[in-house]
Amino acid sequence: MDEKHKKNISKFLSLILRHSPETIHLQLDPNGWADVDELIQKSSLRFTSEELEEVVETNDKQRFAFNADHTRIRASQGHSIDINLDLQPQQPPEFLYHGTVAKFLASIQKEGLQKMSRQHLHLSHDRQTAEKVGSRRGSPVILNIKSGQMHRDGILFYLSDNGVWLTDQVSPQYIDF
Ligand code: HQG
Repeated sequence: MDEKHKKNISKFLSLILRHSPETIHLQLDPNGWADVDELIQKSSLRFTSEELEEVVETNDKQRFAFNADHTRIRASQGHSIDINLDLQPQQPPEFLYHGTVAKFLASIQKEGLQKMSRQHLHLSHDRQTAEKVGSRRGSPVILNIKSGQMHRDGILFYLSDNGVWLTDQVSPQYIDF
C-alpha cells in the first residue's frame, strides 16, 4: 500500500475513532471500541480489512489497537468524545514532559496544564517525544512535570496502550518553567 493511502486511512481513523464517529453513523461502545466490519462498511474512505491491519500495525505512534480477535478497533488515546478507556492507575516516573509553544506559557503559568478539548492531558515519558508534540505548533518549549510528586499527592496517572501518560491536569506548582 502506498504511504499516502496509509496516511489518509490513519487520519480518517483518528477523526472517526477519537472525535466524530457520528459523521459515518458509527456507534462506539462505552470503552471506545468500533466493530471492524461495520467501520469498513460505513467508511467514506474505501479500504480493505488487510489494509486496516497494515495501518494499525505500522502506525508510527501505534495510535490504534484491535481487541484480541481483531473484530473490534479503537484509538488508544487522544479522544475528545467521552469514552472510558478503562485503564488502571499507574505509578508514573519521577518526571514526565510536556511539549508546548511559547504563546501558551502565560496561560499555563496561571492555570496550569489543562486537557483542553481532549479527555486527558497528554504527557511524554521523554524530552524527545515532547519536542515532537510541541513542534506540531511551532518552536517547541518543553516543560518538566513533577509527576512523582503529583503521584505522592494522590493525583492519578494512566498509561495508554501506546505509551502516552495521561492525567487530568497539572497545577502550576508541579511544573518547572
Ligand atoms: C496547550 C498528538 C493554554 C497544550 C500528540 C497544547 C500528543 C494550554 C494544547 C497528542 C493550556 C492542546 C496531544 C493552558 C495546555 N493554556 N494552552 N492552560 N494547557 N495547553 O493537541 O498535548 O499525533 O490537545 O500545551 O503527539 O499538544 O494526534 O494536546 O499545546 O500525543 O496521535 O493546549 O496529540 O498525537 O493541544 O497533543 P492538544 P497535545 P497524535
